[in-house]
Amino acid sequence: TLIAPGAVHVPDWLGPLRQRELLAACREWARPPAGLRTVSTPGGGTMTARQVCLGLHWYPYAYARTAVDGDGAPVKPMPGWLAELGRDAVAAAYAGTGDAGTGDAGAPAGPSEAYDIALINFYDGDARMGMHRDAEERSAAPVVSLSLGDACVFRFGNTASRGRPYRDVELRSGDLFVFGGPSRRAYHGVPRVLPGTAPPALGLTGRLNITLRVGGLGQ
Ligand code: MD3
Ligand code: FE
Repeated sequence: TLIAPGAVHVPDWLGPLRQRELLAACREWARPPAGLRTVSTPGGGTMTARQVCLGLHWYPYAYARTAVDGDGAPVKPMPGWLAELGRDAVAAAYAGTGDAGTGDAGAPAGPSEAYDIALINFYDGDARMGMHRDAEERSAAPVVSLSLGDACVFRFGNTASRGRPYRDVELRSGDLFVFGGPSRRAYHGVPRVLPGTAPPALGLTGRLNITLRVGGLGQ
């Protein structure tokens, strides 16, 4: 479903088996060193969603090679299979829009632009994410989002301000969302998680979101 130019929602893209595999991988990445941590904000606060990074460490508002606000260890590498999953996700999402990701729907990553950063956010029932833009990457490649566990209300806004107009979309376990083109710089956030909505067989309490990005930041 095309939500806005370049913003494509593909419900249930990951089947139950691939959801379980991705969750198992996330649990491994969440272990120290450079595992799950509470994200510090420059204003002295902390985010309610906890995070683990692959490839580069997101330390607001810059990327680093070590877990700056974690244990300081080198960040785990981005696995090749996850980079491929990002590329496949973009192809799948834009194939459904009928224009192969060109023009208004947003440009796919170029051949030299491998997905090289993953940010994995863990939400418990009270966690949320305020309206923000993702602007630290230098590439215009689409951001890929994969959701696991509890559903959430995802708020997709506009490029001008945190406020209206915005659109609320429910993201559920297995859903894919791709944000390219004009949507790449739109404000967005997670106003609430819907506790108890995870597929029982997955074995996850809370919500997990994996975003795949092209940093364009060099080696
Ligand atoms: C639209 N994560 O990690 S995923 C983030 O559910 C982030 O954890 C939310 O916002 C989450 O930065 C929302 C959907 C998403 C991710 C990145 C985007 C939407 C986006 C980047 C640009 C535009
Ligand atoms: Fe974001």
